Amino acid sequence: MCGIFAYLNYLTPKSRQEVLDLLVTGLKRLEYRGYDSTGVAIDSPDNENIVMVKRTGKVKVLEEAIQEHFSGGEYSKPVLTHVGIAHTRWATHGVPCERNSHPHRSDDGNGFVVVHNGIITNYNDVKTFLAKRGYEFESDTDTEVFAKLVHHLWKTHPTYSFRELVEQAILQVEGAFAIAVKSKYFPGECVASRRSSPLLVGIKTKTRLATDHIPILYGKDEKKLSPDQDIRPHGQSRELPVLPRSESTSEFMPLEEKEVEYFFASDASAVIEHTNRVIYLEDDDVAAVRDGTLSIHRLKKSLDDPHAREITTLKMEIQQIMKGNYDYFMQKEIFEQPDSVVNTMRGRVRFDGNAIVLGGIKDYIPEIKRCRRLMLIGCGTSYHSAVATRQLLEELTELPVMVELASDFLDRNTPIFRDDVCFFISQSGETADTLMALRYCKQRGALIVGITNTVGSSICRESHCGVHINAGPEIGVASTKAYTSQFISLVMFALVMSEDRLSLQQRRLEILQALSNLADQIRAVLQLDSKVQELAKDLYQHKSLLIMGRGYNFATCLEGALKVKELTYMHSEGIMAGELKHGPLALVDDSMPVLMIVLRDPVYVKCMNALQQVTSRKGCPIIICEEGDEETKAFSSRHLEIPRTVDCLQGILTVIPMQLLSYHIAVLRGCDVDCPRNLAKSVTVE
Ligand code: G6Q
Ligand code: GLU
Repeated sequence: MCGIFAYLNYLTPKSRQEVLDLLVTGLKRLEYRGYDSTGVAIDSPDNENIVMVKRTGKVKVLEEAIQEHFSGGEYSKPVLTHVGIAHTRWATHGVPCERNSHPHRSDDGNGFVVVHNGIITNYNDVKTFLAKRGYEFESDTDTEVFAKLVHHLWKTHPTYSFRELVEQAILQVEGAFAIAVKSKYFPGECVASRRSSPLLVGIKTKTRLATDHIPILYGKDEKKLSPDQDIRPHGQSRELPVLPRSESTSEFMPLEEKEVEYFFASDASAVIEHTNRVIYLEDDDVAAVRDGTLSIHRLKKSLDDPHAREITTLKMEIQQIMKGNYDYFMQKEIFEQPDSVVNTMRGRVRFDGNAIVLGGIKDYIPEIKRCRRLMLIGCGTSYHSAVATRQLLEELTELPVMVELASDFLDRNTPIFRDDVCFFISQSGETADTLMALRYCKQRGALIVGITNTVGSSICRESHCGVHINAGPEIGVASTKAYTSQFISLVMFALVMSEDRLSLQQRRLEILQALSNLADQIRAVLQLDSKVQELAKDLYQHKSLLIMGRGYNFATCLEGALKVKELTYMHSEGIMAGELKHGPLALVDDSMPVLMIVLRDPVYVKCMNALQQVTSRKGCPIIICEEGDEETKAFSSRHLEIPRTVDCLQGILTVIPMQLLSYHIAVLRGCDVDCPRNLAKSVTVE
């Protein structure tokens, strides 16, 4: 999710204008990650204050605003030591607008300013805690609580160092984050930390550093504050723990001469033009620069911690870094799925208590439970996520569930009633057909639920309630990680709907258990990549590929065929295996490429029948089956084995080989993987 860039020059004179140029260039390097708004914070010319500029939209817009705000002689005077922080935001809490853009501040006086990537899942608890102590909030973001929490701690612990204040605040927040904090009370200092979101520190000195390692320092045992400082109201809440003051003496001294520049960034693409010496921070590392000295602290000591963080020398080109080690964004996004599915569930699924809370729709659940039917509406891949989860929704809600292609739904003037609940599923949140269908249903009085990846998009704004899938920006035109996250969002909804149904508890537990294993199982499926690449070599010169399955895996057939079509320009068709003998079987011979999904689920026997029908017509299908299923494997020499999971989540594991297969065929055919011909990421025309 989006980007952080911070720059600290110590005893290295730079004008504020130069600093701003550096910050803006840093943000430009992070643009590829996707974002909707931007912002920067630097010291005011009199050094008494912090000034911020924020804009919705592109970095270019911010750049123009900066030129407007920060012209004048005082901005061209060199400053010996200075800290600037900058941000590209991909909204998760609150629509993209200037008010919600980062940096966020602690108070009117801009005492502490923060940039943050990720989600603070317990922000509501922290907000309540701070509101009781008189803090007023000016944005809808989760981030703002962090700035205000640091301020609160500063007021209550006036002798604490900047780093200690940030450490205390980090102890209170849950979720995934990377943060960088700047303060007017601690000029020339910057503190940054991460948990599950990436962050690195770049170091630039004139001569090579004396060491390649930064020692890790620890606080001692946690102390507790009085109970009235308790932030987390839940049963398992912890009181506000306070680390003892640092007794560290072995802080890292970069060089005798001490002139040094530091860069904090979400990835190396933003620092590589300045330095190739970086430290990748680990979860819960707190990196602080004070008097030009960088130190890395950990909140708690664990036995397997190394004693130091290593300075890595980057040897890559910028272009390579932006896509990580991947050749294409689509490939990167396929491989991000173990993380993106976790992000979709983050702060919502409590595996320990078997509870699920979907904050964006929880107030509407009683109304949804009273509805006449559920309608799931979308286009392309988003429609397929509805097909994939329909059966589970029917089972766990015991309501009729209709799935509709938005365009066809409108063409038919489908009857809609006030007691219908209509879900609009869209990665971009801007697809014209889906939006038109939404307005059509809204006019007829139905409850509108948006399932999107883009906070503040038209579909978000026009829905009554909804779920943000939090898959992070998807840049490749072909949708991959958004599909698996939409899928999980709908599964979570089904679980919420059935939480008070006694007869369904066993089934719910089985699904929750499977969800907790999903990330590892996706990792295991991604290991099949080289095997899939070999299969792609067999297939890429063919004209057509038939993909067959049924039950929970029919959606994978449709989605797999769509991926093959859009990426490789080959013909491909997803075929419901039950329909084979009603027509498609005529296509099968010894030269027609066929892929079949045959898993050990309630339709296994029927799938085996289909497999036999195909092989007895001399078809030699590629089979996707369960690990160790010798009986099924025996039908073909070409197979992909995937781990066993609960039937209703199989579709997440079976779609990944299809994503990889279409990707590899596209590469072999020389197609433009990230931007297939004739297609656009956001289809805003009907
Ligand atoms: C698939 C495409 C496409 C997409 C639809 C709907 O790879 O990305 O099928 O899913 O155009 O887009 P939204 O999900 O943004 O509404
Ligand atoms: N959750 C924060 C917000 O919505 C940060 C999002 C991001 O990663 O940019 O502002």
